[in-house]
Parts: sequence; structure tokens; C-alpha cells
Amino acid sequence: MDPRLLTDMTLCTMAGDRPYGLVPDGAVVIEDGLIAYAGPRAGLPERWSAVPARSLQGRLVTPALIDCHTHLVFGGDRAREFEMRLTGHSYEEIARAGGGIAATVAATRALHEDALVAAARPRLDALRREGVATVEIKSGYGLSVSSELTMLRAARRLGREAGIRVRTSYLAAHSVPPEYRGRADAYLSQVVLPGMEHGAAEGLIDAVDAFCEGIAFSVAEVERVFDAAQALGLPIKLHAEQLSNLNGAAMAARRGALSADHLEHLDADGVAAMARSGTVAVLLPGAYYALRETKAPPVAALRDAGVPMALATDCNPGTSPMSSLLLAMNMGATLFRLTPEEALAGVTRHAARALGLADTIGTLEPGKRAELAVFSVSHPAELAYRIGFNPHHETILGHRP
Ligand code: DI6
Ligand code: FE
Repeated sequence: MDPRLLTDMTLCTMAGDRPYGLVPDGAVVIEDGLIAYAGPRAGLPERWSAVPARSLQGRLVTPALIDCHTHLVFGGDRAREFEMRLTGHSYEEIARAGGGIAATVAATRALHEDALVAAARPRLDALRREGVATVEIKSGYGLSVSSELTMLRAARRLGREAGIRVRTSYLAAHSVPPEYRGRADAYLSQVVLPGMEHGAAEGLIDAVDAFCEGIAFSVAEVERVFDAAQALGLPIKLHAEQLSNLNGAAMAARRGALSADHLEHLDADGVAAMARSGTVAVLLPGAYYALRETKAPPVAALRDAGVPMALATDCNPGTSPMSSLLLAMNMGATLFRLTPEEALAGVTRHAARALGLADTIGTLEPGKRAELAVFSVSHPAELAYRIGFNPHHETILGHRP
């Protein structure tokens, strides 16, 4: 395929030493679906200088965005529970009373694959309209072998139909379903582990996740799930330290997890363990906001320790009914005090790493996939600064993701 040359842009490579990898008068060459050049227009190598250029009219170009933590395949909604929480009932209280995740499980089990795809499509499209080209989607609202697999198949199909790269995480260890109440071990043996084997054999699972929490699974239970995942050669990640500190992140880090996510209650030992292993901290300000949490994750300690921080929507019907990654960036800056540059790195470079895709996407560098988001703004800080405004102009893909 002939190379394509893009010019007249503020280029934000998210690579190199300069803030944002910013190049004021940039040019990008795309060849065979990959980035062949991304740098100053003045430095464009001779061999591409005769390629007809397409002007981006001074817009900002970033790596296409990556939402590295979502639960966007589900049935129903939880607006009633939202009302209850506003009249004083806590998330954990509602979960113990059979609401919460269990309510979404019932609504999800009632849907076939087609209906799950149809329900999720508007949420995926909302992300895509912001320049998102890669989305992680978790199972975890089926909680039976067959409905977990249906969720994963729906996620794969959404990616194919929407032309988006979908990475799936198997999250059967999200909650103990009502029929196994008080029998978590049996649930793990009879559903979580066999479902994982089926899903892996069908190529449906890119990573294995679990919810490590008082209302979900203990560290020892999660370790059983991770033993099985690692025996199958699957990468692991963990919902950890969201509502309390069980030291789940440190356990996940010791096992080389790609990411530990939420982390509001992470302590200094957890930070140190993550720094040692290079595990990405995925911060989810939508859940913090929707639950009216007051304890923010230890961002300053994570930063000082050099732990890469990603940001994601956590799009789910209970704790983060949010389908805007730009809003997650704004919340990351305002609520968690990430710098706008950290916020953008959190939805590009570090999000790629949280998905094990650091070699392929997340920055604009030669050899990476050509996946570019074009925004009608003049400076990258505007992406995190605005609230409820979408400046996305187009997404340029060198190939189908
Ligand atoms: N933590 C969360 O915030 C979501 N899952 C999880 O492990 C909540 C999911 C829900 O309430 O439906
Ligand atoms: Fe989540």
C-alpha cells in the first residue's frame, strides 16, 4: 500500500523526553498500517517528501485513546439503586441485600448474545466518538459458565462489528452468585475454573481478572483463580483495594500482574510492591465519584515510586455509569490531581501497558500501529480541562484494529 503523509498538526507522540512528546509542526507517515515516521515536518526524511500530504489544519494529534477497564457488556440498569444510595444506603449494604452486582447478573443472564451486543453498542460508540480505538471489556455479570462465555462472545463481536480493538478479561470471580451464596469455593471449582478453561480454549480470554474485596473474594480465593490463569498462560489483573485494604495489589504484583485497579485503599507496601513489578495502577475516578468516596488513591506515592498510572472509565451499571474517557481524564485531574499530561498518558501509553500492548499501541513511534486521534484543540491540556465537551474530530487508522 502507498504511504500516507499527514501534516499541519500539533503532534503529541506521548514518547520521548519532552512533555507530551509534543512536536509543534508535526508530520506522520503511515506505511503498511504502521507508523513509519512521527516527528517534525522539517525533519521528514527525503524518501517521503514527494508523497502528497493531507493537511490536518493545525489540529492536535494524539495516539488513539485506550479505555483499559470497562464492564460495558451488561443487561438492564441500576437507576433505582442510584436512588437508594442517595437516600442513605451504602453500596455494600445494597450488595448484601441482593441488589448491586446480583441485580445486573439477573438482567444479563436474561439476554442472548444478540441482545447483549445491542445493549452495549451505544456505550462502545460513545467511547469511539471520543477517539477511543481500543477497549477492554470484562465478563463478570454472567457468573455461570454459559453466560460468562456469552458475555465474552458478545465482547468479541462488538469489536468486530464496531471496528474497535477489544481486549477481553474473564471476571467470573466478580461476585458469588445467589445460587452459591456462602459456598465460594464450590463456585470457584464448578464455575470460575471450568469457565476459564472453556473460554481459553475458544480464544475468548485475553486476561483474567477478579474482585478482591470483603463483599467478593479473599486474597486466598483470588490466588486459586490466578494459579489456574497462569497455568493456562493467561495474564492477570485485579480489582484491588477499592473499598478496603486486603493487600490484594501486592499479591497481584508479586505474581507479575499487568495491572491492579481502583486502589483507593492501597498502602505504602502495596505501592512498593507495584513499583518493583512494574504493575500498572489503573485509576477509576468514575467509581470514586459515583460512590461519593472520600479516600482518593495514593497518587503522590504512586508517582514518587514510578508506578505507571492509567485512567479508565470502569463503565458499569452500578458504580460508574460513565461512557466518557475524556470525562475520566478530567476527573483524574480534578479529583485525583493527576497532571493533564499524566491523564493523557493514562489513556494512551500506560493504558496500553495495562493491556499488555505496550509494544503495539499507546504512543506514536515508528513501528507501532498507526492509530491516531485528531482533536480540534490547540494544546493537549485541553483534553483533561474541559468538562462534558467532545473536541474529537476524527480517528485515523492505518488498518482495522
Ligand atoms: N468494582 C466496581 O466498581 C464494579 N465491579 C467491581 O469489581 C462494580 C460493579 C457493579 O456494581 O455492578
Ligand atoms: Fe471495574
